Amino acid sequence: MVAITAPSSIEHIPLVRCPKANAGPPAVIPSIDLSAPGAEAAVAEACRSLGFFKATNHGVPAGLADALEAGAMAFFALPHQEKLDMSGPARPLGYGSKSIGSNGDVGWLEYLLLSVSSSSVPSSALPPSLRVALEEYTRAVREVGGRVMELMAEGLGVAAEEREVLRRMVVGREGSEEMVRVNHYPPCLLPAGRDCGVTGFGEHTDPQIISVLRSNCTAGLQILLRDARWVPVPPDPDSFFVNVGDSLQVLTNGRFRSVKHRVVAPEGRESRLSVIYFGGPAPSQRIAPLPQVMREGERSLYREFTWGEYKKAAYKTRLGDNRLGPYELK
Ligand code: GA4
Repeated sequence: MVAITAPSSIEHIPLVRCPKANAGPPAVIPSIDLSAPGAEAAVAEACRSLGFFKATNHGVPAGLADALEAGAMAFFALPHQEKLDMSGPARPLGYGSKSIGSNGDVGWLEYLLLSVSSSSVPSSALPPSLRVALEEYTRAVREVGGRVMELMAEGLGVAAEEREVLRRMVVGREGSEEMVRVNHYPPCLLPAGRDCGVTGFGEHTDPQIISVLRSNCTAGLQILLRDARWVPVPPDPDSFFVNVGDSLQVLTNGRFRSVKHRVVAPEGRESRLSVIYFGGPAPSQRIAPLPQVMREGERSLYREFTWGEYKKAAYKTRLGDNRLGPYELK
């Protein structure tokens, strides 16, 4: 690890090296038109094989993401202390820079992590234009998440009258835990090595049910394929990228698998800005395979837990740990 000086408010950050994505044939990230016939089957297939897909034709006006991007860039351009004063330090919610969680994970980024449950977004002293943009964006992206969860249930073969089973755990549910994370990765001008980049956000799976990501045009996101190859995900600001989270893996008894992903810091001139909506249930929600998806006689692959228990345990782990491991039944 080397401490270096960098532009913007990321002053000193230990460099963590991140091996370059595998060379070889580029991976094809499934791109699914959410409004097309057969979307439910395509969603289920992508969640089974990769735990990840790109969603197009989602109905969210481009202006909402643009406004949020502009507001977020203006926020991140402020002096470090002002950002801290406005949002408070990330513990875990608030403004963070370089460190992720509280167990020693670091990355070449700064971020805002906010709770956005139900209709209200942060009460903190964020600039009003950013707060409004976050509110409007969240309202829209939550609907995309809800629609995707319905398609997931349909693709899993859940009967029409119960297709809202996943959506209802998150969207509009009293006490559900929805969050938005805005990540800013400034360019990292120092070469980390020929075969390495600098870690922006280390490899991990998301603990929630679903995550919906949108980024600007700057690359950096990579996902881990089942054959253990890391592959880059070409950015597409007009689309959303959907991740299966650990809780959904359990709710589907392993049919859908949470995807390991990471971000490599940009090496060019442009910053990467991504916004991720995390759909989590209420703390009391029992996380166990849905009866609607289980075949007769099928046994659960996991010891059951509540979302509150899982989240508490997650915060004691390092980013790259296998958080579901302790719940797997042999
Ligand atoms: C990963 C997914 C989300 O970004 C997050 C992260 C959280 C945090 O940054 O506070 C965690 C991480 C994430 C999983 C393990 C723990 C908790 C950092 C960390 C080391 C907000 C989340 O819910 O879990």
